[in-house]
Parts: sequence; structure tokens; C-alpha cells
Amino acid sequence: MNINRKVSLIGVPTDVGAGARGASMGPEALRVAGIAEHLAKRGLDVKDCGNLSGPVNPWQPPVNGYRHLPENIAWNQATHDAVYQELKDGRMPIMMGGDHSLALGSISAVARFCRETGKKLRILWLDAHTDFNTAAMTPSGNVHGMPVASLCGFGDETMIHMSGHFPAITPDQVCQIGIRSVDEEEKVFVYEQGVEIYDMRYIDENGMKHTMQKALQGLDDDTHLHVSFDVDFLDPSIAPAVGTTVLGGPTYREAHLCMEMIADTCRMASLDIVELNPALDERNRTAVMAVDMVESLFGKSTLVRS
Ligand code: 4U7
Ligand code: MN
Ligand code: MN
Ligand code: MN
Repeated sequence: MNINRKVSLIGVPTDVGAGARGASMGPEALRVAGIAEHLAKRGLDVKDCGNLSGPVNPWQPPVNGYRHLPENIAWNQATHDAVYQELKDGRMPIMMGGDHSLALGSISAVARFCRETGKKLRILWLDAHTDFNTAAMTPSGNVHGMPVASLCGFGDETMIHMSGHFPAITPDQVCQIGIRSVDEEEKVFVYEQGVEIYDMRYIDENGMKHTMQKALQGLDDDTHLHVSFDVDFLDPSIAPAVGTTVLGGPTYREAHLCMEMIADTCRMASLDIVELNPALDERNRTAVMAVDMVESLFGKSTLVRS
């Protein structure tokens, strides 16, 4: 089986879920870094759907544990609808964020599509963070720290019912890689829920190759693989322009190997690229780095391999 060669870029210029302003400029930075051209060069049929629209960032403090909840719901509903439409049209949606709260909209749409088409859904969450907070435990109120918990049914009523099915996904469908910053209560909760987590210590001890073999095992012809790529997954020395940098992430080669091994499975059917914050960047280098990683996700490698 081969991947869907028809891809749709969907810009989601929001930062209402983040604790710093600027991720709303992410889609344009990825375009300027040549994302469409680089994918086209890989032989893909690229359609740029332009940007979704939604409420401006009111920059208010959290209310009942959520900062900007109505604005987050509006952006996620728009994301859900757009992603579902592209999947229906037989294309692979690539979300250009935007902060990571948008994964609620995108993955809830993917989950809905998989239920309707009888596909098995598996989510690879590449991130320094588990994003498994709830309003009751979040230290920040920022919704980008909550999407995985919401998708699993823990969160605001509107958010957790977005896919028309409750919960949208179960924790055993999620596999997280690169984790190195988890809040105290979040740590206990994500462990209790049984999410498969390969943290940086696991990668240090076992290497990226073994980690990815474990993370990718069991994928078959009926599996839809969704990759949610938070740019803060990468070590800040190669990707400084993110709102929440955490030292000790995958190096340039470790990250490429991770992406290359995902490409080898030919199962990726949807992708989020999130948390890039051009306001913190220098000469767009983090956007260029993200596009470089995405090329590997789509099978670019040094040599022709069989
Ligand atoms: B991202 C944090 F407290 N856990 O909830 C929180 F450390 O999408 C960070 O992974 C969340 O970038 C980071 O605010 C969200 C914090
Ligand atoms: Mn994240
Ligand atoms: Mn993160
Ligand atoms: Mn290039």
C-alpha cells in the first residue's frame, strides 16, 4: 500500500490555546519556508486550501481553568469541518498550525472519518509534552496543554463531543514520543489512562530506531496513522521558535530517523504541524527545519532504499 499522494494544506492561524502570542503566524512561515514546493518536489499533488478563520486572540486570563474557551471551540469546530471535508474528498489533510489545541478539531474529524469508513485509527504524538491536562489540573489554563485528554473524553462538554461520538478516541490509540515535560497531576493521570509513552529517557536508553520499531508495530493495511507533530518535540538547539522550549529533545538525526521510519510504514494519512512561533524565530530557521522534517515524513532520504 502507498500513501495518499493527494495532500491538502490547511492553515489554522490561531494561538488562542497557547501561553505566548505568535503561533498564529505559523501557517505563513511554513509557506514562506516552501512547504508546498517541497512536497510537490516529492511527487505529491498539493492543494493549498488557504487559512481557516476564527476569533482574534482576546488575550485574557483563564476562566474556570480555561483560557479563551469559546475562542478555542470556534477554531476547533472550523478545523474539524475542514479536515473532515478533505478526508471525504479522498485527500490527506496537513494542518499548518497554530497552537496544538487544534489537534482536538483535526483528530476528532479523523476519528469520525475512521469510524465511518471502518479504519483503525492510531495517533503518533511527537511532543515534549503529553498535553493531557484538564481544567482542574492545568497549571496554566492554556488549552494547548489539554487536547489529548479532551479527545479521550476528559474536558469541556462541547470539546469532548466534537466528533459526534463520545469519546472521540481511547488512550490505547495514542503513542507519544519525545516526552520530557509533564506536570505533576498530569503525570499521574496520563499514566493511569494507559497512554503508550516513549519519553526521552526511553529514547536515550534504547535509541530512536528501537523506539520507533515499538511505536510503529502492529500497523496494518486498515490502519489510518495520524501524526501530530509539535515542533517543540525537536531539541531547542535546532528548533528554537516554539512557545514552550524544553531542553533535551531529539537531535537532528534522531528526529529525521523518527520521520523516516514513519514514512517507511506508508500508513500516514493525516498530519498536524503545530506550535511553530515565528515571532521567536530568526530568519525563519525553525520553519525551514520543520519543512525539512516533513520532507522526511514523506519519504525523502539520502539514498534510494528498497
Ligand atoms: B504544547 C504545560 F504547564 N503542561 O499545560 C501546560 F508546562 O502543545 C505546557 O505541548 C503545555 O506545546 C504545552 O501549560 C502545550 C505547562
Ligand atoms: Mn503539544
Ligand atoms: Mn509541546
Ligand atoms: Mn530544501
